[in-house]
Amino acid sequence: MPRLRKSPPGVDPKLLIKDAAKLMPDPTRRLFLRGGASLGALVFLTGCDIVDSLSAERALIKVSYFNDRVQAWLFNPNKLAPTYPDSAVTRPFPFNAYYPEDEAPEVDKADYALEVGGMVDNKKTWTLDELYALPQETQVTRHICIEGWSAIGKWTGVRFSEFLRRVGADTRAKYVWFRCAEGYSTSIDMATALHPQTQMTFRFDGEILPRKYGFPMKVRMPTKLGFKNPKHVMEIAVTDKYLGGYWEDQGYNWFSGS
Ligand SMILES: Nc1nc2c(c(=O)[nH]1)N[C@H]1C(S)=C(S)[C@@H](COP(=O)(O)O)O[C@H]1N2
Ligand SMILES: [Mo]
Repeated sequence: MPRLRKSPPGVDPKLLIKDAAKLMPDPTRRLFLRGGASLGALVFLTGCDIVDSLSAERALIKVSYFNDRVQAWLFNPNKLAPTYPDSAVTRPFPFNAYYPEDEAPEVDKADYALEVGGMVDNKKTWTLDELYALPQETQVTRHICIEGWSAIGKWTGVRFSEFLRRVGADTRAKYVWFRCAEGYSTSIDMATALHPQTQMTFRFDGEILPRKYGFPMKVRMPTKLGFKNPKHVMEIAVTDKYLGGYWEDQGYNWFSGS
């Protein structure tokens, strides 16, 4: 878990998070604590990238100005995450995974067959061409990593709710679980799966999703922290059973978002 050890120079994340929570009015404090109280959650709330002690201080100053009304969208699954103009896209966009970039899995386009299971009417597998033929849209949104960095990206793909509709998913199920090519996994609540900005993504910044960003398909959701956005998705299951995920099983907060 090399990524967990990295913390911004001059910043003790535990102390910073404690200080930030102390400054928050309720219900923001309660929601922040429920949401995992991580560096990423603090980035979520303040919009400050916490990369050193100066930016940590800036985040604390922002927290001290908190107003619950302004924070409401973050914790409301019916509200949209902010969107940005194309000119705000971070280039190059950071790569992140639990392994270095050159070890990103290589998924073969020709063999790809997305498995869909659990509480769905139609369990057929999907080829890439079938997926590409679905109606697509583009979003420019902020990706926030639990380690305390964020970046704006441009993702194109199919609304996940539309895909769930087409496979006849039982949307009364509690969770959607994802299995990735290299063994990574994560799961999300149904409200997030149906959120209008949750997307089955095939392109980044206009290009077919490069290998490092999750070829051939990732699931993008701007209302959740980065680790809840699975890359190289091979299998999707609609389920009532809590199946956790790679980082969730190691103690990361499952909810991790709004
Ligand atoms: N399959 C897979 N998906 C993953 C990860 C991973 O290690 N494997 N890391 C997660 C984390 S912690 C982050 S921040 C984002 C990074 O996505 P990016 O490389 O497009 O920036 O992917 C998420 N999805
Ligand atoms: Mo992350």
